[in-house]
Amino acid sequence: MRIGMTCYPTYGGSGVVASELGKELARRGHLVHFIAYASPQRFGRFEEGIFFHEVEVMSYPLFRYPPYSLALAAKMAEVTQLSDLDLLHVHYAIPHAACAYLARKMIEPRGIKVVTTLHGTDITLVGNDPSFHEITRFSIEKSDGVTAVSDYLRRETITQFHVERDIEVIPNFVDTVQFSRQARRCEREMFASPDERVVMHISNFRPVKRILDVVGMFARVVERLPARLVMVGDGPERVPAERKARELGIGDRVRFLGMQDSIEDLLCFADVYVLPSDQESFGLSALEAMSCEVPVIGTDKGGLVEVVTHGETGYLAPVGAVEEMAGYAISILEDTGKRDEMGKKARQRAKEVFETKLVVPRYETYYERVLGE
Ligand code: GMT
Repeated sequence: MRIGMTCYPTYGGSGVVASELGKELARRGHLVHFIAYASPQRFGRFEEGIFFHEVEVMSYPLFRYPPYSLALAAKMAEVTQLSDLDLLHVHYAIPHAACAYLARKMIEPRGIKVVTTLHGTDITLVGNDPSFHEITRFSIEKSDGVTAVSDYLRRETITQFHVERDIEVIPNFVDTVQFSRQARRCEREMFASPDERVVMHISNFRPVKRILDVVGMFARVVERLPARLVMVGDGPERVPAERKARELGIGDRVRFLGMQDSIEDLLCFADVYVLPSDQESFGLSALEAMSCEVPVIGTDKGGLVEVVTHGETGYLAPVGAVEEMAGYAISILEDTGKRDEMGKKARQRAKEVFETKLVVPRYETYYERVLGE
């Protein structure tokens, strides 16, 4: 197949999913044309079967808000025709699904099939804003195929947008060879001494991630045992989190690394991964941690319950239950046997349910179905 792929290239799990999906589809013999304003993260070096088309937006004094969506729709239409695409697969509904609809209309009667993958905040936060609600609902209804990364997100979409169409659940996936304890560079000694445990968190530090809870939880952990907290990523909550760590007197135990590329080189030495989000439609970083044999402590809301098995591959607690999460973390960190056993079960679950080679064919089958309709 010849597939056009659009995503937010720079931040967030949806861009990671799109680029990993594109790369795997190319390895399976398809031609994948990325259409975005920048080369997607984790895109890596040139690979056979992958093409990149940059969307450029002209600046002009009249444009207080440069019309990126129109430039993207025009580029989608252009690439569809020039590269004779079979379908456009857009990640994150806003504005990508609406742009794809417009591109399809621009090239009538040829048209193009459009598959939209919903990732989470496009439904639960942005799409729920009154200014975006109707256009999100419209774009979902007008897509030829719609997938969601968890059953939770599928249900939320139906409830919040009253859509009547089918939504296929295809979970996120992980390359368990790349994400393993045997990473190429695993320099634990740079972060902790042998007697210290390592707690880790990775995100874009948005309010929804509740990273102050990570710091609060860790403060309780260090009251009980020697440990370090490694915070990976950046965003608006970073400064408040750094301040909180200092106020709690644990500033010297917490390392803020900022944005990092090779996440697997960090996860490979974590003892516990913490994701206390207000809501996660899936929690891709938790899955990547599981693949590296790291037990996950997360919230029992949203899609994380479909990823983490409570009591087996980690623990889930109510949103904001910092004390409870700290208790779970201590129970894992104090007992290396338990940590290892949970870590092994976490990796086993990642391999059996979420391995790239198992999940990507489900997208291929879905594409074929949409193209056949
Ligand atoms: O988490 C974010 O803020 C970024 C967002 C995105 O669109 O990149 O992540 C969402 O998509 C990921 C990939 O499908 C999911 O793993 C995340 O759970 C989801 N985030 C939320 O639902 C908050």
